Parts: sequence; C-alpha cells; structure tokens
Amino acid sequence: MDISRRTFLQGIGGAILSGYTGKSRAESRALVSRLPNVVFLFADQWRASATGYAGDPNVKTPNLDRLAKESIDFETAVSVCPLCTPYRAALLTGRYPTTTGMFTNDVPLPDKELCMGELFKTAGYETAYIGKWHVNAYGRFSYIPPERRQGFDYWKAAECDHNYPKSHYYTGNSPEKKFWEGYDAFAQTKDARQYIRDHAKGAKPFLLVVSYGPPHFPHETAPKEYMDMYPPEKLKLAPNVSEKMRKAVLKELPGYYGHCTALDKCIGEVVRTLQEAGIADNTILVFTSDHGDMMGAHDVRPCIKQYPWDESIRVPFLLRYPAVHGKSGTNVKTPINTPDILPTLLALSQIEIPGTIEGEDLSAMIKTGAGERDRAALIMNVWPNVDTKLLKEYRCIRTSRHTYVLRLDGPWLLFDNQIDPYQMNNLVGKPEDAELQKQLNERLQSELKKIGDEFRPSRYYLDKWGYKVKEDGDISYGNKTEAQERGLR
Ligand SMILES: [Ca+2]
Repeated sequence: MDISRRTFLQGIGGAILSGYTGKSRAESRALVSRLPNVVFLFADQWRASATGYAGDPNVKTPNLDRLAKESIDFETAVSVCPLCTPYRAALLTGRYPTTTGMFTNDVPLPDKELCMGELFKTAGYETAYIGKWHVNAYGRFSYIPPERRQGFDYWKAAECDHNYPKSHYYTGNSPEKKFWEGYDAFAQTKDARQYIRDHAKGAKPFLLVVSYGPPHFPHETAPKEYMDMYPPEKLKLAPNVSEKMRKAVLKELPGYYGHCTALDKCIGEVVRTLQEAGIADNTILVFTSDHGDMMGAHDVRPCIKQYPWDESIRVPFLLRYPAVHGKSGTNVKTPINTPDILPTLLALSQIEIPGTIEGEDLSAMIKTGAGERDRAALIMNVWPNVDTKLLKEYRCIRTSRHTYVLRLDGPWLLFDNQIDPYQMNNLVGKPEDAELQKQLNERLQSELKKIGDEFRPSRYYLDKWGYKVKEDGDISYGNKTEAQERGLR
C-alpha cells in the first residue's frame, strides 16, 4: 500500500468518528450506528429506455415503476466508458478510465487505487459484494483472493460468468468453486435478502453491492415464463432500428426483456425486505446498470455497446433515501456520470471524500433538492476493439440536452436530444449549428483538461499501461505473472 493511500485510510476512521462530524468520539460512535446503510443494485447491459417508468412500450417492470415514484430518478445517467470492466473500475474508484488505466475489459484494478469497499469499511461499515466483479483479470473463472476484493468482506462473487442457469462464485477464503442454485439472479437476491436481515439490527451500518449479470446476453437463458411474456410479433421497435436489423433484434429482444422483468422481481423483493427489516428509511438504495445495449439502433447489431449513442451510454439510475428526501421522488435531468457515484454515496454517508476522486459529489441535489443545473458528462472510448470499421477512438460529452462526439479525425456526432430523442439527425457541420458545435467542443476540451487527458490514439494508452495485445485483438489475461507485471507492481 503506498503512503498516501495508507495515510488517507488511517485518517478516515478518525474523521468519521470525530473531526468530520464535529462531535466527540463517544457521541460519534453512537452516530455511526445511525449512519445510512447503502444497498447498491446494478445490472449488466440494461439500457435506460428499457423500463416501464422510462416509457418503453414493451417491457414490464412494475416493481421498478413503483420504486421510481419514491426515488430521485436521474434521467441522464451515463456510463463513462460503456463496457464492463471500465464501468466497474470507475464505480469503485470514482476516477476516470484514462487515470486508472481501466479502459478496457480484463485488466487488473491496481491495488493502489482507493476503492468503495475500503472507504466504507474504514469508516466503520460492514461491506458485502455479491455477483459479477470483473476487475481482477486473473482469468474469468479464477478464484479472487481476499486481498484482491478491494475492501469487501462478505464475498460471494465471480470474475465474470454469464451462464445464468449455472453460474459460479467463490466465497470466504476457499478456492473451491461453488454454483448458484438455478437462475443466478434469483439465488443472489435470496442471499442479499438474508444479508439484509442478518445485518439490519447490527451495531454497524452496511454497504451491500449486488452486481447482476442479466440482461447481458445470452438472452435465451432468461427464465421461460418471463421470456414468454414477450412474443416477438407483439414487440414495437424504436424508429432508429432499421428494417435490415429487425430480424436480429426480434430474436434477442424477448430474452432481453425477459431478463429485465426477472430482475425487476428481484429488485422488488429487496425493496420489500428493507421494509420488513425496518430499515428502508435509513437506507440509500440505488438501482442502475453498467451500460446499455445498441440492440439494432443505428444499424449496430444487438449485444454491442461501447458506442456513444444513448442506447449504449445511458443507464437507469434510481436513488432512494427516504430519511433525506421523504417518501416521494423527483426527476432530475442533470447528468450523473459513473465517477460521480462514489463521491455522492460517500457524502450521503458522511464519509470524507478522498482528494484522488475525480467524480463530483452530487449529494446536494438529493439532500436539498437543489435545483437542476447542467453539466457535461465525459464519456470515452480509449481503445476500440470491436466493430473497428465504424467504432474509432472518441471522446463525448452528454449534457442534459446535447450529445457531442469528437474523434481523432474531427467532430463525428452532434444531437439535440430534446427534439431528436432517437438521435437520427446529426448536426455536425451544419452551418446553422456551427456556434453550438463550437461551444460543445469547448466544453468537451474543458472536461478533458480537468482529468489531464489529451485524447491521443489508443496505442499511446496501451503503451502507457504496458498492455500487450494478442493476435486476436484482445489483451491477454489469466496469466498471473503477466497480470502482476501489468497492473499490480
Ligand atoms: Ca457489461
């Protein structure tokens, strides 16, 4: 552990118990027991549009629709780098992919990074992680030892396994591979509910993260009764899905929605368990996802993300904390980006935010209902390794109204999402929008400057982090020695 990291973690225990709260240590110990619990539920590849409350004409999400009415609904929540590992690393660290080197899948999260689990644990929380991890990079089926769990103590997790009917996990200090019983999201939810019951009346507050695999493909393994709710002939497709994509989309969509509705049931059960345990008011409950799915929009085939269109970058984001904002919810258009999540949760939990965090604390919007304000959320693709004919390196900003995307060869996309929600009218280069384009480009440059990113070709970042690209185009993982050399030195 490097010195700055150790010093911060030592300080945080003291900060939460005395200085930060302005109370004596004895008073503060009593306060610790009243700090909020945090239950963070997130899906994989669940795009923002695919809920009832967001207006999807097909999907059934009754539990989420109810939760949305009681929550702060961040309508413009985006994924900083719409891919599994980069999102997870940014969520855990509150830092950007170009800062941590976590800009592609299957690279190891460096031990020196201060992570969510460590920060909450040091502040006196019990910590728990259930489900998909995907920031270890010693192989997708390998055992993840306690020292690579970034501060999470209760542990039932796997690096990456989307075989939902029989997915694996490890627990405790045992390298014995175990399997969830039946559809993994149901079994993980059962485990999460038991964890909540067991810790509801404990002396310490808890942070529980549940990282679900669905609705990420494969879609055909959604529970049958849920998939059967979506006969393809009844599904309505968005106007930006062209005729040539129709067949491929209708093949995937019943299972995709089936997974969504199965997860909706899981989330409803967690909500009910918090109520039954008597801790719903003093628990910060979040529902979100790591990124979306293009699902045929703009002629990008289903299962692909990484692009800067809303289908890929926008995610659901509900935050409910009744003790602070009351029983009713509200809608917020101010963008929230992945690195903003950790500082916001830390602030809501009265934990000091380390200076290394790059995201912004948006807790004031939740605590005081402080008015809407516009922000530019920075989104990036550092190393395109799928669909490389169309997908190039890009940097993008998403404001509450506009999307602007810059590639190395110049401006690529500009949308007014208010009048063009399906992003079918690219305004780049149009004389009447030249001033808007110029302003958005300045805002993008200003966001890049904040994190010290000069937007260079992917080769620069691959070399900087010492990643070796295999002949098939992936970065090699699973070789412990190589992984250690790359990121754990
Ligand atoms: Ca993912």
